[in-house]
Amino acid sequence: SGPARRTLEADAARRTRRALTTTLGAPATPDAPTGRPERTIHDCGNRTALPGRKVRSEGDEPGTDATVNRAYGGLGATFELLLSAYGRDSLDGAGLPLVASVHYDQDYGNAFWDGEQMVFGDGDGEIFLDFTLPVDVIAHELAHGLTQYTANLSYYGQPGALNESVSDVFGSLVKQYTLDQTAAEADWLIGAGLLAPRVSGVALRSMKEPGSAYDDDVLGKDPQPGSMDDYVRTGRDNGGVHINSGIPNRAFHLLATQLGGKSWERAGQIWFDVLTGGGLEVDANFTEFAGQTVAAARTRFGDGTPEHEAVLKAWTEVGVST
Ligand code: ASN
Ligand code: ZN
Repeated sequence: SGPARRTLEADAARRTRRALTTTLGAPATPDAPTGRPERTIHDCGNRTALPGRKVRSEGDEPGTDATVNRAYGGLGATFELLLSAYGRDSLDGAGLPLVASVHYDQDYGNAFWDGEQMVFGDGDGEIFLDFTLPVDVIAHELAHGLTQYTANLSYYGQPGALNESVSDVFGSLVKQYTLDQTAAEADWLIGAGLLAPRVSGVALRSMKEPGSAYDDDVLGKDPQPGSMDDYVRTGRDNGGVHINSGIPNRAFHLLATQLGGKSWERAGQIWFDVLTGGGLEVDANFTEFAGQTVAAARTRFGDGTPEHEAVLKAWTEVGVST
């Protein structure tokens, strides 16, 4: 096709320019934005060496492994939300290639961002299923990369819980975007479809009703609070980063549902502005983050606007002062 061909030629020309520039010893220039992701999926073959064997590159047709194809699709969906909603070219804003490894270790019951790439376990089939099943889990891990390249929130205590919450927010937004859901239509769950059938629960977390995602003999009860009244002081889990994230998660849910419509458009824009705006310190606490969201809402939408008022109300409801 014409446009695809022109783009391929542009790519080739850019590579040539780059090669020439390198030859001439001039400073390296970043690639011009292509508006397209550059994805690579690797297969660890149930071992732990990273990244493993390359099994799908950008533009390759789907193969026979559904896990690989889901990872590829989830990376694409996350790239697409960042670009179309916020004009951001990948995690670093400069077209960073997206790399993921699947089938990590045996029966591995987690997924993570290792600072450079995403890693997904298959789960043991008893408690957790394949971690590529929920698109919001894929986007959650990628959002850790986005945070790393922007606000770089530290991973302990309140800044750590904000780091976790930001990943849940953009994880949920990617799911809502792919399903074209409004705030009222969304389930506001993180990891729906990840728990094995025998587990008594619906997901890993609920942003709408933190603490309600599961209550199970093996997993125990979902420990998340939805308000500062129930803030959990603990040294475990890096000071409760996956626990107290319920509080900012619920604030975001309250804001998005109060505003209505597509959550990535206004609520998500405010959170994105705070994350990328440079005004947030790496050790920001809940109150400092909340203050930044108020300022961002005022800057983007105006003083006394519904957006500004709804942000204030959401934080007040979860007991965080602004
Ligand atoms: N899946 C977890 C997360 O992304 C891994 C971790 O504990 N960092 O939060
Ligand atoms: Zn996380």
